[in-house]
Amino acid sequence: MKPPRFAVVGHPNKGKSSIVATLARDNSIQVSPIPGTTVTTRCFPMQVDGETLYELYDTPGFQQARYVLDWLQQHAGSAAERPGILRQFLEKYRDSQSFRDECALLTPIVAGAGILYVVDGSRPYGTEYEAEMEILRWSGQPSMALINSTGAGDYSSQWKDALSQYFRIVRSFNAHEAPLQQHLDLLRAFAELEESWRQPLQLAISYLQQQRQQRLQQSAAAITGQLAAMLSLRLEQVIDEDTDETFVKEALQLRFRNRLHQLEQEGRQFIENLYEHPGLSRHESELSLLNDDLFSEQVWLRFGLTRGQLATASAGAGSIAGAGLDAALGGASMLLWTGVGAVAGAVSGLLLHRHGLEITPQRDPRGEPLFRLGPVSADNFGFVILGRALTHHQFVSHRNHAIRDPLTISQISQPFQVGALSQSQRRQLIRNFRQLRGGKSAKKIPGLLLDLLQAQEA
Ligand SMILES: Nc1nc2c(ncn2[C@@H]2O[C@H](COP(=O)(O)OP(=O)(O)OP(=O)(O)O)[C@@H](O)[C@H]2O)c(=O)[nH]1
Ligand SMILES: [Mg+2]
Repeated sequence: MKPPRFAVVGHPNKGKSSIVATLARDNSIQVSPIPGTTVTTRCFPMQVDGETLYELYDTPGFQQARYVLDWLQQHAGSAAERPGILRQFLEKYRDSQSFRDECALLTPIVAGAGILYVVDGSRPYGTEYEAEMEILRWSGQPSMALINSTGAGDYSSQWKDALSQYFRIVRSFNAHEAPLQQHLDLLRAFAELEESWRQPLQLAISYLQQQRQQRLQQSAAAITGQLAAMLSLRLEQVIDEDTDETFVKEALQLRFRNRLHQLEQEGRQFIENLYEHPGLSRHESELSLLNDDLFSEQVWLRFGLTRGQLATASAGAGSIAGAGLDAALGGASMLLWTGVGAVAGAVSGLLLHRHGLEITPQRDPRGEPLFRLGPVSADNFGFVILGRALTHHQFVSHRNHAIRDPLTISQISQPFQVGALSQSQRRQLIRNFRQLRGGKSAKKIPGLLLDLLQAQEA
């Protein structure tokens, strides 16, 4: 069975290609503020696990709709003749340069594609669109109008009044912001319009829903893995009599910090690949919090729990060695604790050191002396990692493929804050963080994380 096909058509520069990019999840489609960017019709399949669920045609915009409609009107008698006349028009002009764009955009429609007519609701309605809509009506194909928005204005109610005279279904659909639920709603609406599309589109909807669930589960597993690796990280450096202690300690701290950074970056890349945003650029000043050093005080205050929250949750999680003090001091103040426990004369001024990391002299199994660093002992560290990972996941999982700018924080109004967790969630997390820190598995974490990721869907 052939998958349902949809031609995305409209005036130039109204977001047609952007809508194709979002609905086909394709970052490669050319999108630009310059009108006339798309010059040929191209088919983009929406695939899940190699199976094409539906196909979208990106098309050039109408250029001479008025002239085309005049030609059609001159040649048609009754309404019954109109689809045939449209076909004749294409046959006559297909190989000529006149009406090149109209021929390109009408070709998939005449071949059976459904119509998605895209307008820009941030610009006023005008009568020049009426010829376009009339031509599309002549095709007799199932159709829907989408009100996209490329700017700040809002003329959508004008547009609705006009569009609903030509299209049975009129939807607001923002190429940049429409969440998955709206993508699925479009497919549902099309399934109602055309009997032969019902089954494949219902199947497409259930595939996409299943895929989303799987992705959330994979994300929960990946973030659990990242937490385990970061919370249990311990590095050692063998030393000898000639060792310059300060130098070795600094090098060990640097190595430790780089490794944590690397683990966090790997976690992010996994999520970006999972949601089909490989190589996503995310170097934006607004995102600085997410890019800031894991051990900056600002980051701990932003992503971790407050002193009070941590104290209550930690008390409920059961005490372990050192945790009582950690909990009492809490959040950013835990740096004081390190001051207390730190090795005398240890490097000063390094953030790592101030944030709960002691470099301890140890011996390896053969009795050779070494320095050991990690794991980070503060309970809040797990929350900081988690808060950052969930915020990043929220950005990436909600990012539509029409967006070409680097990741920005404004896309999502509320970055994830661990302060929003319930008391029992915090307690369970602390218990599980401690298990991970000790190199044990924490079976509850993937389930807990899945709940949090599912809450981000709403
Ligand atoms: N903010 C915002 N900008 C959008 C949205 N959709 C499209 N744009 C911008 O509008 C401009 C035109 O988008 P395209 O998708 O290239 O429009 P088009 O209709 O395919 O244009 P042509 O191929 O030239 O006919 C680009 O700069 C897009 O980034 C949207 O939902 N929000
Ligand atoms: Mg285009």
